[in-house]
Amino acid sequence: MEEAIQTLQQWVDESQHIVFFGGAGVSTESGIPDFRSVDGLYHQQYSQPPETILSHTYFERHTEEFFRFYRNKMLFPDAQPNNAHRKLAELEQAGKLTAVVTQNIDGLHQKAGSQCVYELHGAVSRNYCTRCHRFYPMDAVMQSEAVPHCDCGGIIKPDVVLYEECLDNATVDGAVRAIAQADLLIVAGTSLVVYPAAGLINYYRGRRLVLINLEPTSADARADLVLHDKVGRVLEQLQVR
Ligand code: CNA
Repeated sequence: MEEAIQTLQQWVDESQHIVFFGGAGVSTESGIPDFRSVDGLYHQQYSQPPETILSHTYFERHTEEFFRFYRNKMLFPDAQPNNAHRKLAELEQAGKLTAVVTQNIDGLHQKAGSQCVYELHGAVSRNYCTRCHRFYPMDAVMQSEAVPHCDCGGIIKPDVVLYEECLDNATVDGAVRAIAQADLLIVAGTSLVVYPAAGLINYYRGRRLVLINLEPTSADARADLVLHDKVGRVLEQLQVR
């Protein structure tokens, strides 16, 4: 085992309240592209960048285009959890990990068996009518044409936090509490450029901060251990004991 992974193993062994803070890079090994890597969404060709299309204003003004992009680029119904998701679920089951805080909307942590997951940006599996608030599963959006509508005539909106929209207070509170009480924080697969989500790691008060990301991030300098590696490849090597 490589030295950095051995160190991580030792810290995991010594910790009882691990919190994992992740982003799109946690799901790239499941075949879901992230926003900012070389082959991520930002490097593909669209008339507008994803942060424009995935904004509240764009949703309001260009609803049909929003849904065309959203259906084509944000929904991956066949994606399966990878080694990172699975190991985190295992760590939680063993009583070592308190919570996963994720910026992802793909639901793969729950699919892997994780119970305590704070989804800062919502989930593609939840959709609701903006008029009568009736709930709809992902299929309702996938199988509809143009703009999905409720039986009442209202537009069905995915329960994901669009750019310009606020995060859910209860979700943020839970995430902050978990991070503040953690004795090991593992930050992985995130460029840490999307706020306020990225700022939540500042609530960490523990001794050891671990960063696992393919590219350098703004938090590398204050991390106690940095692995520029694939998060699934790193986590799969950990023993849960
Ligand atoms: P991002 O800005 O795309 O950054 C991803 C980071 O992960 C980059 O720095 C990559 O270098 C790194 N990375 C990619 N693959 C791996 C890997 N296998 N192992 C380690 N590191 C890797 O994504 P953020 O999450 O930081 O940005 C926040 C946005 C992206 C959130 O609003 C998400 O909702 C949104 N997003 C989510 C998904 C998803 O749900 N799977 C997919 C695409 C975008």
